[in-house]
Amino acid sequence: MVDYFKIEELLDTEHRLVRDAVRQFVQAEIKPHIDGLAQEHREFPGLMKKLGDIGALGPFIPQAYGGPGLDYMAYGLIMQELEAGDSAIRSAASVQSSLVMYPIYTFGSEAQKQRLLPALASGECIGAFGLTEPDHGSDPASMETRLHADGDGYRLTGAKMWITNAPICDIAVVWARDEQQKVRGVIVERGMEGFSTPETLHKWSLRASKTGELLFDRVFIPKENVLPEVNSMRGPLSCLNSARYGISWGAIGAAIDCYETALQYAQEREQFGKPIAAFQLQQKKLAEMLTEISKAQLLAWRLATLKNKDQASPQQISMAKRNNVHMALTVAREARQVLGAMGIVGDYPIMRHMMNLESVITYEGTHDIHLLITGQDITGFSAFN
Ligand code: TGC
Ligand code: FAD
Repeated sequence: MVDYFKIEELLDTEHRLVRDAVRQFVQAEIKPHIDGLAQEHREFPGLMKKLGDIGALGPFIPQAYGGPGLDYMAYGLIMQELEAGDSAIRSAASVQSSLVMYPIYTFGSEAQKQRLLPALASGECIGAFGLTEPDHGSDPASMETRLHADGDGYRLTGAKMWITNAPICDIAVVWARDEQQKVRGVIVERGMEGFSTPETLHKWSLRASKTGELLFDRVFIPKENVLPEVNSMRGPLSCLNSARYGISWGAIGAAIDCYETALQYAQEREQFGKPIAAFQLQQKKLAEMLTEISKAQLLAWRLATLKNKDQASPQQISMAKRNNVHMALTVAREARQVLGAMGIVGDYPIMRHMMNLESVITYEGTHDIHLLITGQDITGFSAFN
């Protein structure tokens, strides 16, 4: 993979080993099949167990709970390599790691951690994360999903929408307000009466990933399925910090795959008697792609060093997610043009990455929302309320 500023030298041996193992996995297991699956709108068969086998689920979860206990640099590199395969593959790993395992590890009881984390780390149990609702996307604090006390637990009523892996999940970490208006996280399990997960069909993006709804019709949630250690928006928003961090790395993988494809094509394709790479306009496109990728790589590396020291602020993570996803989408759009008509067919990965990145720039906080988070941080004024 392209590494113009020798980020390689900034990694230690363990980081390189982890990165190379995931790179090999993507090369051997994902790339040969991903176009067909995306074209047919099918998820990757047995994906979660395969991701579990290579330690890509909850990389930062300690070994005592079944995780590999790696640091955040390794987590970022894993996300980068997976997204070079497809954003759907990185999405599956992000949701399981940052949005399901992270909250159970951080806010769960010892019993919840012991029961669920090892099965989530191995991919035997598939998790989903329910925050977004039909009428509340960018403003999740206005959620309408409710918990009402009932005997030795609660009744959960409401609906979550646009949920990655909803149709195939075994459990879902769901955020709802209780009767005291506190935001609580609960673990909903497949088979609980009143819980259903219809699929969202006809997507033009992330076609190798299942998206759906989580519907709760007075679902009984026993007290032992409530995350005990959090009761405010800090809960779901902390999960988003972890996932957004991973996406800031992942987007680089997609961008590199597009850039490398365009570079090779431009060197081989001849028009007017010479390779199109010899024309200045194509060189400009390629040079600018590489410049932006290199800047994003350095930003991600620096963010990882801060995150490893627990010093990465949510606002820094927002800036990195926003910048790197926008960079990747811009690279994909430019790279597609380098291929001319060939850019629109599945023989090359660019159009698929481009369509995927239209979701990535929207989920985990839209491009606008992350700009406003930076705006608030630097001016002291919130544009939200
Ligand atoms: P605000 O009033 O600012 O804060 C409410 C409380 O939350 C705390 N807080 C945070 N805590 C941790 N991390 C953060 N990033 C935090 N941001 C805020 C804050 O300190 C406060 O705590 P407390 O204890 O005082 O109550 O919040 P707000 O309601 O004004 O909203 C702010 C806003 C708009 C930035 C936020 O709600 C937001 O980020 N909106 C975007 C929604 C979003 O990103 N949704 C993502 C859904 S999940 C998803 O998309 C998964 S895709 C998965 C895949 O397939 O990869
Ligand atoms: P809206 O909030 O309605 O925004 C629409 C437009 O208005 C956007 O351009 C936005 O930037 C703009 N806007 C909103 N507020 C402001 C403002 N204050 N100022 C300026 N502009 C504003 N959610 C989950 O909880 N779990 C998941 O697993 C999950 N997976 C997803 C998978 C996919 C494929 C997709 C597409 C989405 C997923 N989401 C998930 C939902 C995602 O997080 C939301 O789509 C996202 O937060 C935006 O919400 P929205 O779509 O309702 O857009």
